[in-house]
Amino acid sequence: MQNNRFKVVILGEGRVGKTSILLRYTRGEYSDKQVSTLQASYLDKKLTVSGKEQVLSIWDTAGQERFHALGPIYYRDARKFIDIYFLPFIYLYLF
Ligand SMILES: Nc1nc2c(ncn2[C@@H]2O[C@H](COP(=O)(O)OP(=O)(O)OP(=O)(O)O)[C@@H](O)[C@H]2O)c(=O)[nH]1
Ligand SMILES: [Mg+2]
Repeated sequence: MQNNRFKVVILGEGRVGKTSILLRYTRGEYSDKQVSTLQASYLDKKLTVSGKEQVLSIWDTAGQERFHALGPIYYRDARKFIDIYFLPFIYLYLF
């Protein structure tokens, strides 16, 4: 992998909003009819950090139970993890 390219894998349970966050971040788009991801999808995000161009190669994995076994295939050589879960569970825990 080139040293200006970072692999990012998004993991989390189904329907928690992983794909929506990725599409908002990379393309500025949002749809309330976002369909479930099958297996995984991939998007690049270019960033300029300290005047140098860097590329995030972001893998968006499927959260549904039947795809869980595929996770390690995508995160084996990843440098970052973003684990997204449903926020109301945090409120239940705190209050
Ligand atoms: N109200 C609300 N709905 C959201 C938000 N983010 C996503 N959704 C909706 O929640 C549903 C699931 O969003 P996805 O982005 O497909 O979730 P996912 O985690 O990628 O789901 P899988 O691909 O099945 O793992 C979609 O109908 C989205 O439109 C949010 O911040 N607020
Ligand atoms: Mg998805």
